Parts: sequence; C-alpha cells; structure tokens
Amino acid sequence: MPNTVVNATTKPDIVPLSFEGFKNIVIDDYRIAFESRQASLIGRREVLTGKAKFGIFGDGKEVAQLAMAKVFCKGDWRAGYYRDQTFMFATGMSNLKEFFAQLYAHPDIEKDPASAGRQMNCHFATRSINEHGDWNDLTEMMNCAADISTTGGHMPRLLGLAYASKLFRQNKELDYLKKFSVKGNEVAFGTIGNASTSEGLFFEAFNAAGVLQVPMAISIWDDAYGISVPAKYQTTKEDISEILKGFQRDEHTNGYEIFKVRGWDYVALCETYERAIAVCREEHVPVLIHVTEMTQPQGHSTSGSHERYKSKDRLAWEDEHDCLVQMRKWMEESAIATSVELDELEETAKKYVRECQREAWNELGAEIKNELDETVGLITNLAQASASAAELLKIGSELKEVVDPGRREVVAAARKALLLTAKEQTGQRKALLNWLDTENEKNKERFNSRLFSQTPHSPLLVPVIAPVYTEDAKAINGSEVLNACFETNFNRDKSIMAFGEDVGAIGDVNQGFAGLQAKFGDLRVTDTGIREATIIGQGLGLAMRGLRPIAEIQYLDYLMYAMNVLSDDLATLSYRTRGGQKAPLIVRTRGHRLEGIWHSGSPMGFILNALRGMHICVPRNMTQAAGMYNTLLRGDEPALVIECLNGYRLKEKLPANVGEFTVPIGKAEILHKGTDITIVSYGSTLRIVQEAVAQLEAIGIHPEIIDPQTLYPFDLDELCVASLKKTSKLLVIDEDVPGGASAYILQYIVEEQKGYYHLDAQPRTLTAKQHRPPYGSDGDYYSKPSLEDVVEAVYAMMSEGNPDKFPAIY
Ligand SMILES: Cc1ncc(C[n+]2csc(CCOP(=O)(O)OP(=O)(O)O)c2C)c(N)n1
Ligand SMILES: [Mg+2]
Repeated sequence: MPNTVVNATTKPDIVPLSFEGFKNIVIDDYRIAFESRQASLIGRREVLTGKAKFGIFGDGKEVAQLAMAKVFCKGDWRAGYYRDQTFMFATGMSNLKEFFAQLYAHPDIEKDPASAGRQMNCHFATRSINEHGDWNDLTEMMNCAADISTTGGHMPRLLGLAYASKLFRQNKELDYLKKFSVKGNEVAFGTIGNASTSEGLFFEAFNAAGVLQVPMAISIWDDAYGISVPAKYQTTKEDISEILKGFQRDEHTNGYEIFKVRGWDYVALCETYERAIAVCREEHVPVLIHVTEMTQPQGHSTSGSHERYKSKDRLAWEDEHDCLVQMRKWMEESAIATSVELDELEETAKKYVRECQREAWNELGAEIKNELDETVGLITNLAQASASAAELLKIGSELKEVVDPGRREVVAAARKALLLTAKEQTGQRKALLNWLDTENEKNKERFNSRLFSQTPHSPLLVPVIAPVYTEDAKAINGSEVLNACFETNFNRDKSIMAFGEDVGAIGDVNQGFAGLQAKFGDLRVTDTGIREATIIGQGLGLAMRGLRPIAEIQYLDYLMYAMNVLSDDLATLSYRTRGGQKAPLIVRTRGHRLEGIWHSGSPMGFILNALRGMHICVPRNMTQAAGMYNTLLRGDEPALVIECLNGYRLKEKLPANVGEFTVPIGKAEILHKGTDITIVSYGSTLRIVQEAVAQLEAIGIHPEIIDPQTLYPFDLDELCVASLKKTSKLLVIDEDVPGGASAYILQYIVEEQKGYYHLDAQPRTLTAKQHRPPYGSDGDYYSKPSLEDVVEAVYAMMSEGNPDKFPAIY
C-alpha cells in the first residue's frame, strides 16, 4: 500500500493565533469537508435513483482542498477538474444548493451560475462578464475558469491564466487595466488527477510554464488510479513528482518548486500550500504540489463500482486513510474537538446538506410542475373540441403519471397532441400551439443560446468602415499591409499582444510582425516554443483575463495539434457558461496552397465541424485579412483567420486607414458579376477562379463569382441565393477534400438559403482529391483544382443545359 516519502524540508510557518481561534478554524474546515462528503454521498444516490443522469464527485479529496482554499485569494484563478467541490465550497465560489442544481441540470444561471444546467455536475465556473458582455471586476472576486470534462484538456488554459499575471506584472503599459490584475499578483491554480498527467497536454503545459516562469500552481490529486487503471500503467516509476524532479529549479536555473504531501494530513497540507503559494505568488515560480495517498470512497463515478478492480487490501487501506477519518482522528487526538462534538457537527451537517438537496430539487420540480399542469389543461381543453378526444385525454393522463417529469416529457406531449389534431383548426388547438411557441422560445434560450457572446460587443456589430486609398497609394507586399495593420492596432490598444513560433525576433515566417518586437518589446511580440496546443491555451487564458491576444499557429496544417484546445475549450466557452465567460482570442494562421503533404492543407470541413463557437475567416488577400483583424480586435468573440500562404508577396495597395477600416464578419462579396453560373469559392482557390473568368468570358460564359469571406458565419445577407435566382446554376470550388467545406457551403445555400428552388441543374462541387497533395507542382496540379479544372467544370455545367452551344470537350 502507498507509503509516500514526503519532503523532509516542510516547515510550518508560525501564525500568531490563539488556540481557541485555531480550533474554530479547524472545526469549520472539518464541517465544510464533511458537508462536501455528504453532498457526494447524496449526489450518488440521486443518480442511482434516477433523479440525476450522471454523478462524479470529490469524495476522498476533501482535506487537501481545504488547504488550497486557504491560500486562494481574490483575483486568483482556478482551472481544474471534477473533483474540486470542497475547494469551491471552501472559497465560496460555489455552494451546496448550486451543486445540486447542476446535478439536476437546472437551466437557470441563478440556480447553476456555472453552466445553467449545461454541464455535468462538478464542472465549476464563476461569472466573469455580465449579461451585456461587460467585464466584472475580476480582482474583486475569486475566479474559476469553466471546467471541461476532457481530462488534462484544461492544462493549456491554465498556462495562459498564469501567463497573464506575468504580463500584468512586467508590462507597465497594462497598469490601466484595473479590473483584471493587481500588479500580476494573481496565482493560477490548476488541479489534475494523477492518471491525467499521462496526457501530452500536461507535459506540454508543464514544460512551457517552466520556460515562461509564471505563477502556476499545479496540484495533482493522486489516488493511484484513473478509473480502473492503476498507476503502473499510467506513470513511469508510478510517481509523477519523482519523474518531474528534473524540473526542480536551483540557484542557477529556472524551473519549478516541487512539493509532495499526503492527502489526509491536514497540518502538512496547510503548511505545504502556504509555502508553495508564497513562492509562486511572490517570485512567479511555477509550483507542483503532488498530493498522494488520496482515496475514492465511492469509486470513480456513478458509472461503476471500484470493488471490481481494487483489491480487498486496497479498499481496506482506503477506508483507513480516508482523509475525513484521518482529520477527525487528528482533531480528537489534538483536543481540537471531542468525539461527541464532532458527532453533533456531523448530524447537523447531514441535515443541512439534505435540506439544500431538497430545495434544489423542489425548485426545479416546481417550475416543471407548473408547465406540466398548464399543458395538461390545454390538452384537456383541446380534447373537448377534437375528434381524437380519447387519445388526447390519454396523452394528458399519461403525462400526469410521469415520475419526476422533465421539460422533455411536457413538450413531447404537447407536440403529440398537435400532430393528432393537425387537421383541426380550433381555438383550443391555437391555444396549445401558442403555448408551445412560447415554451420553445424559452427552451431555445435555456438550451441553445450563447454559442457566441451575443452581446453589444459582438464583432458582427462593429461598424463597417471602407478602406480609403489615396491617389498615390503604394502597391506593396501583402505581408507589409498586414504589418502596417498590426502596428496601428498595437499603438491603438495596449492590451493587444501576439506570440507564436518565430513571431518575435524575426516577426513571423512571413514577416507580418517584422520589426514590431523592436517597437513594442518582447512582452507584446513574443517567440514561443513549438507547442501549438499551449500557444492556444496561452491565448485563451490571456483573453479570459481581459487581454487581446493574437495567437499564431505557423501553418494551418499544425492547427491539428491545437485542435482539442480550440474545439473543447475555446469554442465551447461561451456556450458552456451560458455567456458567463468569454475569450476573444484571435488565432492567426496561414494555409491552403504551398507544397507537400503537411504544408498545403486546407482541412476546412474538419475545422468548420469542430469549431462552432468561433468565427472562421478565410480572407482572399492580405487587405481583406487586415480588415478582418480590425473588426475582430474591436469585437469580443473568438476567431480563426486563415491567410493565404501563397499571397504574402503579391502586391496590394496600402489603404490610408489600414488600422481602422473593417471587413464585416459574415458578409459575402460579389467579385465578378455574371448571369450564367454562380461560383462560390474562397481563399487561395479564389485567385484561380478569378483567373478563369477571362477564359470563360472569351467563350461566352459569364460567371458570377462570390467570395463568402468568412465561412462561419456564412453569407448572412444571402448573396448566394440571390445570385442563383439569376443564374440557376451553382458550383462550389475549394481545395478541401470532397465533401469537406464544399458540402457545408452547399448545405447553406441549397437548404438554409433555399437555393434548391432556383436551380435548373445539379449543384456541383469542385474540390481537391481525397489524399493530401504531394510535394511539387505536378503533384499539386493533379491534386487541387487547377485553372483548367475550373474552366472545364464550368463548361461542363453549361454544356449540360446547352450542348449545341457548348459541345462536350471530351
Ligand atoms: C481526454 C479524456 N480521456 C478520457 C476521459 C475519460 N475519463 C474520465 S475520468 C478518467 C480518469 C481520470 O483519472 P485521474 O486523472 O487520475 O483522475 P481521478 O478521476 O482519479 O481523480 C478518464 C479516463 C476523459 N474524460 N477525457
Ligand atoms: Mg486518479
């Protein structure tokens, strides 16, 4: 059984406190931990009796979290995982009622401020912004970044939250941002399970924090298991702090302070956290606190029992080393409380937790009961004037009988009744229909809203300002247009910074930031290691703390390495907090055509499918890209901008207002007017399509060419369908795989915009091949749409409708 060797150097800090005062603090801590345990026990029962769908709890991890809470201050941040309820209760960032409201999925931010019933239980968050999208004063509150369920997935974000403190401390130009930091004194506290440290994201973030020297305090809750899989399959030497020893700093190096302490030893835990966080906060040194010998009294989650995979000896050891058992024993032995006093405390706590649970359940139940009664009334009324009276009454009575009904059952009954009476046009039916409409609106807000911030700060509402060109406007390299745009924005807004691989000293591989590090310093234009996931995490954390990062991924193909952070964390942030947190991170990358299997990717379908919750911008040139940056930097929603990799050296005219003009998000543009066929294309392929125009016009084909400019949102003004009304033919061209982004575009135009009604030929797509393009120009020619491919595809569609005028080429 575990026998941890802990740091022998641990020394208590002397706190001047009377024994009475000390006793009260300890007893109160025990109460919090005991209540938390009761919440876990009751929570599990609620799931097993069917009142909640799934439960995962923090039992066995309570005492360490009391210690962590003691050193957590206003302004600090937590990014952790599903075991942290005790910490949340002890800091006051959550409470028992909210805990149960989330367990029951109460879709109301007043009841579950973390997620409005959207997240599984024990997925915590505080509210950083108000309903108008304005920041709360984050220095005056304790902050919890919204949890995600993927284990280890939060580590990149944790890095960014800590990195913000470094910038706030070192960059004096940020002093005006009073709501976000007090001199960078804020610590970002991370928690992670022992098994999840096997994830690559853990190691990537761990190394990056050591390099960056940021105030990041990682606690590893080590219960020796990851569900059923024991440490020997998880961690070399079965000991994470042992193998991370090389990160320990010494007087000549940067690095970490590493601590190891047992999870049932209240005194040692309090001492360790105090020491660890002092150095972390004051010196901005990252710390690791490996908390060992933790247990899982109820097993991993409600999905199974741990008796299946833990030996009798292990289970007996866990019983004995249960942190509450140990804490209570120590309290009695140290004359902090008597057994009778603690029994009494426990009894009171049990009743209190039960009360909180009942209240939370009843509050949701009462709302639904009202809706149910109303529906039954409306269905009963409907039956009185319906040919299907008997069936309707049955629907009503069955609804009344449902045990613990949810909104699903209520709305389903109403919908069934409406289907049954579809042919009847009575006032009673109209009443039910109206009721359903109102409920659908409310439920849309409850369950489908806030994928984006939906506030007055949305980039969709940024005023449109056209580019201004003076008569002597110079034609310069596209990269120089971007460079001028970034420089103006950096001057305008001190909270903007950019970072990524090769972004700092050389100003990115294509010179967009050339010379800007020299002008703005290396805290604003910064090189990073090769670590895409944590580059995004770095940006995500900064953006959550009120800064305006541009995180650069060197090439689009490498976005894959950051995709889990973008998809799971950034893109869901607004939705999973129902607008309680935001991260207006701009991800800059470049892609589409270049050379070879990993440098010419255009996996736009993959990106569109994974990143709902981000704007996806595909500017055709650098001027459009600059206009999009100008818009996005004035809005508050996250976006990905994909510049055309082969466009930096093409000449573009420099707008006089290069840092001010805006390209609106979601607005398509007609690049060439025509009457015969509508061609929708974007990014690098668009240039080929534009080249094809001359050839097509020469043979009497007049295409209309539309650039959607952003793929999400897509053509909000519906220019595509308006064009189809003229041409009746649709060709979508891109360089993604077949059925990739082109299928997405077709769905929008044909289905959403109802383009189907205006087509007189089958809509077509012209895409790249299934495989990635080989290296070399010939490989590219045979893999991605070429000029000839475009011309022939258009010609073939014209030929179909008018073979006399356009006889088949082949
Ligand atoms: C990326 C990812 N992989 C797998 C899972 C499924 N899963 C959920 S919890 C868990 C075990 C985690 O163990 P550990 O990190 O030790 O935390 P503990 O539950 O023991 O506190 C696993 C495998 C997940 N949620 N996310
Ligand atoms: Mg574990």
